[in-house]
Amino acid sequence: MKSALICGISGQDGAYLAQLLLSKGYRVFGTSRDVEAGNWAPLKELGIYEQVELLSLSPVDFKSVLDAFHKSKPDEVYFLAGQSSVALSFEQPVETMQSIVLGTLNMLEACRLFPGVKLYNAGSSECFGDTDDGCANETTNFNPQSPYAIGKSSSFWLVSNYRKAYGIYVCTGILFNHESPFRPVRFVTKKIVQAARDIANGSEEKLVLGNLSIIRDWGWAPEYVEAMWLMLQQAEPDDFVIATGRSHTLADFVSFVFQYYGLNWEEHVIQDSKYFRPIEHLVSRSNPEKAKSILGWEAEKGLKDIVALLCEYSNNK
Ligand code: GDR
Repeated sequence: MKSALICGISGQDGAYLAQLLLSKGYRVFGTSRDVEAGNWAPLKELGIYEQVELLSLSPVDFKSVLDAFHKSKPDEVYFLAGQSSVALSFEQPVETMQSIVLGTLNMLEACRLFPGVKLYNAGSSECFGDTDDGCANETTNFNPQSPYAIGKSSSFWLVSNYRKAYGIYVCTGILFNHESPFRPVRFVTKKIVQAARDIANGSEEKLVLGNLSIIRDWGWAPEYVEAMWLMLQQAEPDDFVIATGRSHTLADFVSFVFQYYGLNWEEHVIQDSKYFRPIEHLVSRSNPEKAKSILGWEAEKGLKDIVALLCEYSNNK
């Protein structure tokens, strides 16, 4: 039986990944900063809370990283525990940089002490910044526009450096936006779906958003964790862009959600600069061809499918 250590199991990706690995027969260990205070709602909702073994781990504390490696004796480690909000990274740049950069470094150093362990690093399309000139792939230069993106760019280069210097099997998945009902309301898709549902149910609130003209490539999170796993099953470690290859404006996303509820979004949505970020990352477009040709992975769900799934879930809450 293979053992996997998922650092950051309480988040959206951690929960879906745990479900996937359990279905493949792995023994799954999962970490959170403080197991006593963790949010286990996603694991409980997926019906797998009792099947995973939980450990406390702070990614910035090398002792706790080593303890988790010793206890789980992992074949595969998935590092998903860095601070994940771009907006919050402008408010908490130090915590963001530490959890992402120092966290990655601690994982890499631990891998050097546990030969044979394979490591997945959660990268981000935010590293590319605006992709005005085309679609970003694995050879596109980085142009990070936030503390979060700068941290993710550093972690990407650390991974690349350790792979070459020490021959560790480590991959960065450069994932574009990927959504699910387990997103907290801090992220825009959850905020929109919740407000539209409440308005459809009679609430007179207005939905106040930031820049509606930003362009993103939104995919379905449960599909993306499959790509993470596939990256660790190859003959050689490598980095991959994971995305749908199709981008839309935020206004499109909003209009699809309100359409689902039979509403005209323009009557209910206000754009307010208070939700703009100090630097707006405007355009995000992807070319996920490498994942298709090498991993055999391709996103199935498009934006309208995702909107329908998110709204359906929200109605049953
Ligand atoms: P993002 O996700 O920053 O792309 O990072 P988020 O959902 O927060 O924002 C998407 C875009 O919507 C714009 N926006 C708003 N965003 C939020 N949160 N709230 C608002 O009210 C609002 N109005 C407009 C934002 O400016 C942004 O352009 C996500 C995270 O999952 C990262 O961890 C991941 O690395 C990247 O996707 C790829």
